[in-house]
Amino acid sequence: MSARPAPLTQVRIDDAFWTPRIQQVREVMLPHMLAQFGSVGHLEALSGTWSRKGSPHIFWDSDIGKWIEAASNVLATGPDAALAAQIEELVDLLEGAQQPDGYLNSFFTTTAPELRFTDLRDSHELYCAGHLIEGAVAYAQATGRERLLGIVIRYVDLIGRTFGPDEGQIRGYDGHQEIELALVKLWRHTGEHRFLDLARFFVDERGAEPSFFDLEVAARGGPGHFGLGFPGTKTELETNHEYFQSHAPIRQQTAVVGHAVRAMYFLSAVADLALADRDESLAAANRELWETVTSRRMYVTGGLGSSAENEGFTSDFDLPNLTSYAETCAAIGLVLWAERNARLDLDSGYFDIAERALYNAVLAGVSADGSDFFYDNPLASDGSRVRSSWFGVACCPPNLARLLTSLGGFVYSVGNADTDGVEVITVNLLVGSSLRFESGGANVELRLRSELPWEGLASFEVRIEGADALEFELRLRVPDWADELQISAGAAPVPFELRGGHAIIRRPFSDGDRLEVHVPFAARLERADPRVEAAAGRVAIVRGPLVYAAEATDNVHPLDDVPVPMTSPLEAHDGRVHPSGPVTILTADLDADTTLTLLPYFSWGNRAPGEMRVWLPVSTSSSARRTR
Ligand code: FUB
Ligand code: ZN
Repeated sequence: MSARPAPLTQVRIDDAFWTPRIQQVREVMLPHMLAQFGSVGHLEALSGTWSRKGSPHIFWDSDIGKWIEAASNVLATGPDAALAAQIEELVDLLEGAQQPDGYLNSFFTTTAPELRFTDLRDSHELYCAGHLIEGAVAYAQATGRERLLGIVIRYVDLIGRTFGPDEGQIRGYDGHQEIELALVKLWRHTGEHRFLDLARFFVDERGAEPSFFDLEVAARGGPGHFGLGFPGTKTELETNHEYFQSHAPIRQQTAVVGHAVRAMYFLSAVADLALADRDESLAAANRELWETVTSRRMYVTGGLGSSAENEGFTSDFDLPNLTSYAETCAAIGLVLWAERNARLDLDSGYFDIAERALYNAVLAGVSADGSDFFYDNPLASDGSRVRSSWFGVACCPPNLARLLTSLGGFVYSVGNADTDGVEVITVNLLVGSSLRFESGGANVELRLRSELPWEGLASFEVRIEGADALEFELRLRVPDWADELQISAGAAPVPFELRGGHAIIRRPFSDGDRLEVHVPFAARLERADPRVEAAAGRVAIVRGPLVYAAEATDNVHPLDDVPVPMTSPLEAHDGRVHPSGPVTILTADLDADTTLTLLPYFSWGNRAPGEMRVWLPVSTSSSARRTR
């Protein structure tokens, strides 16, 4: 079966937990970012009227691309004239900034046109192009408007003429992966194979000897022009091929190393290509890298990256808490990679991790009111960590906006069975929503209601127009946190087959059919691998998809003096008032007068600044224990 994310035009999210967060993107985040683009200088750089001191930031165009993608995702769910007009204004600017040969990059055009394509390692040139491509594809898919698509295709054609294995072409790739996965999207949208070929070239070429980045340095006769795009050149990183995942060809890589966001975007493209080309050698390398990174280098929250120095990975089991980097973008990248892997291997385990990252490391990246952001997401704080409304390097806020508004494409993937072409709907996440699809001349709407993340209850209702009944296959992910999975219709249990961690129901459905899904869960204590020093003698509390944290506001502190009692139960209290909406809190009695109170990790840092801990010491050693 080949599956693809459900088109956003066919999905509506209608969920007590997620809908307010997605509305917040439309009402708070997108206007806030657009205002920043005006005041910080993005728009001035694009319009060619740059008159400020210094130069525009080297990857501002990527923020614009992500913003267009997020706004387009909003448009995919319904018309919004004001938002559409704002996108069109950005498209006008991009059109005006495009050079006669197709080149499009506000930094180079404004500041150093003669240096274009001379410092791929550091300049983020193709990274910016990638985000513009993703924005253009999302806009075309949401609205059918293709002006931006035409602009980026002209640019991609220039890139395709410039880069490649032939005489006179640059046999290289970008220091920050992104264009690879974007080109795959462009190929899927247009059906034009040259885009897939270019993506394959960039992926296969990375890590080949002699090293392109070394040759580039030699040709320049000196260090990079841009110092990784950051103030203060990190010279030692610039020569470290692992930082760029260019130390070896992908099929020879055995560990995920270096800068975490680059790695995630790269591997997302690797999974895309493995799927598009049915390339088993690529799929095998991809699988091994997934296995090693998720079992050795990932935080319990789904965060990735242990060090601020390289914004990335260090060594196996090195997962410090106070200094964890866990950049919001890296967790987003993990979700992107997992989604592709789930379609590649048809295995539910990928979404167990995507869900963990989404509800925890990703969601903590934005404040309850949608206006402040964490760039890095530590697992412990001494009280000094607070969110900011913007950053000099503002990759995370627009990344959050595009991910949250594309949730529908993660909830469902759609495809057809190889054997008989029957429609196959995979439900990866139990998020309240509806999916519309057409099959055999009938219009079908699948309505999903869900009590997640607070309770393990959901239901499906099938609406069919144009046929009395229709056969299709429903593949429902069985979450790793579920104690069991029951599906019933009224009082009658519904039989299902278990395959790849999915409950599979294939049968004729009729209009009005209903299925109830019960996936009960309890709060439980998780221990880290014993080799994780920072979590030794500690537990994390997890309930369903949510990781919990203790904050000083609710507890006696210092928090390291508050051990989790192994003998008294953790009680769940539903609907407690919190700035991030009603939440289920967990409590345990420490003694007659003191209670340990835990909140979902995503909600931390929304009240008075104070200490926070995910990994808590235990009072006695004991094995994991479950309560409600
Ligand atoms: O370099 C572009 C983006 O800025 C990276 O993905 C983030 O880690 C931040 O460095
Ligand atoms: Zn970021």
